[in-house]
Amino acid sequence: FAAKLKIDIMAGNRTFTMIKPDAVENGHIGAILEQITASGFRIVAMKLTQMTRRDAEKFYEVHAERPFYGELVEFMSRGPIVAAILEKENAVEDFRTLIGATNPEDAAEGTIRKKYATSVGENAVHGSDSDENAKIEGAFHFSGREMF
Ligand code: IDP
Repeated sequence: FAAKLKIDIMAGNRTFTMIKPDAVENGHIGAILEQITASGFRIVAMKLTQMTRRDAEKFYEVHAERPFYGELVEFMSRGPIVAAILEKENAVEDFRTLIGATNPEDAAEGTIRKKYATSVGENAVHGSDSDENAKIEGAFHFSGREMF
């Protein structure tokens, strides 16, 4: 019972993010991490890495049928990203609020995408859209020994 309770409490407190190649190229790593931690997220895991085309194809395979899939794979594998697992109560939803709408033109004032994204495709940051995907995406980039 205690173990189940612990899992219930833990559920929903982690999300996965990437600072995408555009934001890394444009020198925004520091500012974005500052905004994330100032908003109450704790960094559980983090690294500078680059996805291969195959990695990006796999990571975004749910979008394989979308017209922008090829462009998305090309973009996400063109340079380094910062991958991170973040912890906060209600992490997935709160992080989606912090980053703003997919298209920076629609993103609320002060959100990370409003401030740093350049287009609907090159939109500076990724944020998991569910607890289940947060787990899958975190495990895609990190081993258990890299999570703290
Ligand atoms: P999300 O990242 O806000 O959850 P999704 O619809 O899941 O948005 O799309 C995943 C990613 O695919 C977006 O973050 C963006 O990089 C890219 N993307 C989405 N829509 C378009 C588009 O219309 N053109 C080009 N790229 C797009």
